[in-house]
Amino acid sequence: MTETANGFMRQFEEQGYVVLEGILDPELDLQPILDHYERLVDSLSRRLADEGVLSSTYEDLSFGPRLAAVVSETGGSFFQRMEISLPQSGIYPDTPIHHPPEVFRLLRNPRLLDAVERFIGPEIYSNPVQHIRIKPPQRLLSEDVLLNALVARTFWHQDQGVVIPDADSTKMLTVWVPVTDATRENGCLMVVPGSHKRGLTLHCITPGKFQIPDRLVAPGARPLPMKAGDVLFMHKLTMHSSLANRSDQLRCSFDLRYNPIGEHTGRPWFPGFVARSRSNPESELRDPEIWAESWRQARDHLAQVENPSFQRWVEDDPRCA
Ligand SMILES: O=C(O)CCC(=O)C(=O)O
Ligand SMILES: [Fe+2]
Repeated sequence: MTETANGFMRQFEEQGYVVLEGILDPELDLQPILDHYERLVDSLSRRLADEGVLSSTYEDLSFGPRLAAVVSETGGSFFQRMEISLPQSGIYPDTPIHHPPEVFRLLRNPRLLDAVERFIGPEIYSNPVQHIRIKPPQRLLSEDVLLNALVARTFWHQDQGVVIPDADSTKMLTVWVPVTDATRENGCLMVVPGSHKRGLTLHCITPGKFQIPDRLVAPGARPLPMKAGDVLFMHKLTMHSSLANRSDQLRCSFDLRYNPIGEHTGRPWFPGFVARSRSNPESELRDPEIWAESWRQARDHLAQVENPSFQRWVEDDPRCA
């Protein structure tokens, strides 16, 4: 490993996160993804207008304002049509999910996996805790979606707090990929350097909101502006949140997770896959359609059984009062 690489690892260990600059190519690796979602919003809005769900196709608007206009008519449920995860409750046979090959290519991007390998070794599992967040300008959003972290700001949490305790010894790595530049103005992440050394902190569930209470957020929070092409690698105990999008543009990112093959994912009802295995390359998943199908199968199964609990936190925890 080079001197710089050692510096990265030291920062990760000391601060609980590190940004590797320019490891993705915005034109080659990211633009096709943005183009895909723009086409998706175009076809969905045409379909919903046809069905009478939308009053207009909003086709004269550019991507950002168009998405905001569609969401203001349909509510936050529209975002599930673009999501790469199922929701944690209320799963039906027709719950929309969307798993395009463009995203599968990102999950298996060799430069991304080379970097992941430095943190968790060469046997790499794509953990199903994954989201796309396409956030329109906050001022265009209606009240009902302001607490939805896929659409508006994200409240303080640790990623270990969003998985069940079976995964507490899993070496789960969060990989945050801005598809557009992330700035203070458009809602970049906030992190508390060193907060991963404090262990898991209480998270509180209040109606529509999931967060570490303000009084327990470690001091020293700082914004983390990043350029498209940069990637953030974050420890599962690092406290983080995101700012509101106060710009006029969309803020788009993926948050992905990887763990060493064989360790518990924390969401056993959702499908992951072997993204890289140096010891058994044959076991790697290379077919985006099999990936998409695995999510549809998980949905069909979950729609038939009683909803499992994805939560380790309880709603009426007296410590949250
Ligand atoms: O992008 C966001 O708003 C939040 C991302 C996040 O919580 C994560 O990457 O774990
Ligand atoms: Fe997170």
